[in-house]
Amino acid sequence: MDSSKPAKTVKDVVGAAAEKVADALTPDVPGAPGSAPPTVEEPTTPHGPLPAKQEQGAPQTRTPTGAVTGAPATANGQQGAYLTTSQGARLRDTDHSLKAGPRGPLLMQDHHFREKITHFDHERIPERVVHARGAGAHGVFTGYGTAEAVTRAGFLKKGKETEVFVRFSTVLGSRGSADTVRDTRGFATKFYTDEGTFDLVANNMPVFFIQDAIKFPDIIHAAKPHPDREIPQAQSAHDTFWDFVSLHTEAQHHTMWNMSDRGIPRSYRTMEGFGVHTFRLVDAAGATVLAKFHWKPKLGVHSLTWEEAQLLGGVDPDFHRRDLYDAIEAGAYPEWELGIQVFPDTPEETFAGIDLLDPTKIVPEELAPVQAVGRLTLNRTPRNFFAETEQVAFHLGHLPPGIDVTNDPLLQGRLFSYVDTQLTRLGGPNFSQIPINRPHADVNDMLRDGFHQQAVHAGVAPYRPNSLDGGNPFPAGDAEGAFVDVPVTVAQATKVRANPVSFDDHFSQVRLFWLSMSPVEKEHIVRAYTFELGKCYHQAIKERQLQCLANIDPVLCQQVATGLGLPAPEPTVPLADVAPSPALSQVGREWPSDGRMVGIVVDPDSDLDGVDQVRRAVFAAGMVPLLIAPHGGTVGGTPVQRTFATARSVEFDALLLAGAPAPAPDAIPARDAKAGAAASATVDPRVLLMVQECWRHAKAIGAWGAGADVLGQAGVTGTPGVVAGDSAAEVLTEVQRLMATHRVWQRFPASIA
Ligand code: HDE
Repeated sequence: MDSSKPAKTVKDVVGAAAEKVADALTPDVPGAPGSAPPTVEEPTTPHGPLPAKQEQGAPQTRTPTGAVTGAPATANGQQGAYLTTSQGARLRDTDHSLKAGPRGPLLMQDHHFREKITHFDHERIPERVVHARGAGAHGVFTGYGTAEAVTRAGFLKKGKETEVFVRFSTVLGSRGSADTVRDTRGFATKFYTDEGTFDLVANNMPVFFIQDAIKFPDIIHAAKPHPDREIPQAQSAHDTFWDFVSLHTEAQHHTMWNMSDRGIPRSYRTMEGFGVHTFRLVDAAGATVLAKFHWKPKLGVHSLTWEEAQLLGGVDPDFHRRDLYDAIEAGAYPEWELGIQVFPDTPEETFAGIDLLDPTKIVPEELAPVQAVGRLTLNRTPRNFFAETEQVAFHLGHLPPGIDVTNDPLLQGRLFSYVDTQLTRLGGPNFSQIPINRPHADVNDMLRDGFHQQAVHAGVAPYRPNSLDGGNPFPAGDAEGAFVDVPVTVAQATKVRANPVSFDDHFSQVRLFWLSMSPVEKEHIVRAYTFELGKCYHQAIKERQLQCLANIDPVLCQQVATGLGLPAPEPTVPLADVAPSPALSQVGREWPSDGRMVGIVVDPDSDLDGVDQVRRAVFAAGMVPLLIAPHGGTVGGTPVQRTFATARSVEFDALLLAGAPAPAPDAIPARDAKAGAAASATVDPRVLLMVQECWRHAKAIGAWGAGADVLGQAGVTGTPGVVAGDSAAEVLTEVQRLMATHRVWQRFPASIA
């Protein structure tokens, strides 16, 4: 860089960059890295940092003790036009270390070299012991006021807006693992309420593998890669997982949720969330109820097919985080309603015979409806992954007045674990002072010192009672919004290592889940068990799990046993007589198609006016059109986002064919036919493969003009969910109607009732 040139004012450069940002984002698809398009030449005129991308947000600029600073969010990031040391001294060269002559050894005195390398050497922190792979976003929560009758929590009051940060995650994989593996997903929300931070550390499944927190290391050790070879990564399809869950049968309910389509979500935006445990809510008068938290996605619950999930693991391992960021950038803000199921707070802590302290049980929504209490909208992506998504620290004990815990033994153990783990992961006890974790309420906690202390506390008396600091801080009462530890009677008891007897039922609700599924969902569950057990080495483990399946349902057990080539055992417990819960099924309704991806296959001979019309209509419908062409650049003046070489069907929710492209110069029909594409002299084999895969994955497909020939060559003309028409607009309307139900399952006759 030529540092002799005068620096432009930051305002000039930022203004120019902002214009470029606006230009770059207006008509196009999301995903551009950086806030302004780069120049081909290396920039040399000094100027300040470019603005963040339009859709990006950052933690509010608060002090470590919660006060608003008034500083812009950029005050937390790099400043000025010139390269400096960490102490702000400007540097002239960072490309060469200080040497005793150009061919000589490095000099110990090179403080810049040592600072740069030392800091780099320590850039990594331990990844989370579970939920290591995640993606976050900022947003806002708006209370409906409907919960005011049962809780004093201020953030649930009517119209109250509270900033939030949400982190979604998988459980088993390392930070670099694929997003689309079969696993439970984390759905952790930090509400920065005026009354103190509330963390709702939820999952996309309402039950857990274990009933007592002391078993957490056991299930996680069983599910993580084997300790000798460290394989398989981010998978439950291996012997140690099935060894544990088949012996520790309280895990069977959660295991079936993992084997269902819930284990492979289409998107974070199409997942439900569940607080799992029962909480205790307390109103302004001190009256209490028991409650379970639910997140209901605006877009409905929607999953990948297993084949898509596997392909995506290779084609786009970042599929879910990209989807989250792209949706926000495209203005299709992900939304959920927060809901509660409410139960009377009785001494038995049961509802309709279901033990509310058992985290392996649900209360069917048909018995206790989920009542909406507020709306969550995610509207900003993080500016810096490490500072925000990696350093965010959730803890179940972060509770505002109005929400309290129960004696669920899993919840009780979590109250210990979440602070403890941050001590190692974030390097000490001051993690709540990291910008993303700073509360938006006044903090006066008498906690002092420790590694990385950011606050500069005044006073001499961080103890109570004191007179030297004038008695400050003072205890609050109800009038000042103090936290309420609900006085709960603890029955006279003997100290034991034991569970209540009601925790012994491990199969009835698994059967309830199975019986609540539609035929296609049942088929998927059978295939998932057959695949996972098929990947186990030891027959004893397969036989033991088949015994568990026999105790759930004979059809399920028989079908999996057939796939494994083993006999189906008889049940060892009576099959539970349970009523299905239709709310558990994720098919059969219609949902909006915001932010869905529509692939449009074109070539220079396509009906380009029709393509342009469709592209605009797709944008206008809140979806994202991606043009797929034989080559990059533009077709008919419209930018191409994918080529036949870079596209794969799994990226798209629906496929439109505006032409029948001949094999492109980089196609090898003879080879690609081997990969599953029909051999054709007239259509590019990768286009045929795309159509066939979309068809296999039950996606809507539409074609007009020459595009209809492709349907014929792929052998899918006239099948359900395949639309051919004369006009582009007509075809799109029909395809969009089909997308509302997510998939065209009626394409395949069901093999299970
Ligand atoms: Fe967690 N869990 N967990 N968990 N959990 C962690 O905390 C733990 C459980 C959940 O995006 C850890 O900060 C124990 C249930 C989510 O940062 C750790 C037990 C549910 C996240 C921990 C459970 C969850 C975590 C690892 C059994 C659903 C990711 C890093 C008693 C309701 C949060 C960290 C994020 C993370 C412990 C069971 C959800 C080790 C001991 C049940 C979403 O503290």
